Amino acid sequence: NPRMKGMFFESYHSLEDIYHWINKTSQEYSHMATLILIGSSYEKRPLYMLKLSVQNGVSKNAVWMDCGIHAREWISPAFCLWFVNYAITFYNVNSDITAMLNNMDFYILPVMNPDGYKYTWTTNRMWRKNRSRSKDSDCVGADLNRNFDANWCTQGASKRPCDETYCGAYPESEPEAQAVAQFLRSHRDTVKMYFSIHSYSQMLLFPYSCTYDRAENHDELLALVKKAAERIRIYYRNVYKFGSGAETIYLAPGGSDDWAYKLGIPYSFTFELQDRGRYGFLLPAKLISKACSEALLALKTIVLGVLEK
Ligand code: ING
Ligand code: ZN
Repeated sequence: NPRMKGMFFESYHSLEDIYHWINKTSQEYSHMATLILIGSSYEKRPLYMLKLSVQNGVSKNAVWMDCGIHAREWISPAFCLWFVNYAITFYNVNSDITAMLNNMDFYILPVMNPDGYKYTWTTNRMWRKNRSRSKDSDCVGADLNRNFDANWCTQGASKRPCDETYCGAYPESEPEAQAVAQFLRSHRDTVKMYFSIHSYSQMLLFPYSCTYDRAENHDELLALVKKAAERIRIYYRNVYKFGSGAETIYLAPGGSDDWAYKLGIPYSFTFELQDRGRYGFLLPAKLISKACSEALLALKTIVLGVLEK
């Protein structure tokens, strides 16, 4: 029943339901979706990724997208599921997604922080960090988006384990960040674009967040996010800010997009999805559809914009 199927992507799901959906999707659509285990979390939960690839055997450049770095940002995993479903459903139906998949493989990590996500369903809806224990503190969790090796733990991150932006004991001290970094290091020849999905505040960001210095291709990245924001304004009548992280939001060292950019991935972005603060992290399920449609339009605009070059 297609109606029931549609409803699935307009709801939030428990970690167990998401794991089940990822596995089922890789089995039902094995001609274009492959399950890859890239590591495990601090509490030993699997980090499952889906590789979307058409015309098996042809090796292509790739796009990486991770969702759910921060536990309470529930719209983020919802978008990764939305995107995978859209790609599978509309390949060879919609010309944009067809062109994207004909030219690129997509690595999609729907829940990068499964321990934290689980914790937001059971115990504390507003949890942000992962659930790792530090030696010298009773406080739990490090901020995975401060744990990457990009001006690690300078201004905009905290050395104190009790803080929300605790950077961890050292770069990639957290198994979730290490698994992503390790995968990207070993696929750096093919991964040309990196997307990290967060909420909230409606922004399309690119490096750097860890310094006010401008990225080497700043103007090119700016033109891409500007076009994406313009199209969201035209099609969905909604406003997204855009620009480098440091200039648009705040100084934040150790972020994944800055690290991916420094690794050599020239098109690296962080999206902050809906809303602008009315509901914040508690975005009602009724708004999933519009939030994801906007993010999908931004993703299409940027990926196709790069492919046209
Ligand atoms: N915002 C991001 C955060 O980790 C960010 C902003 C983007 C930081 C890119 C670093 C790099 O603080 C949310 N909402 O998590
Ligand atoms: Zn976030």
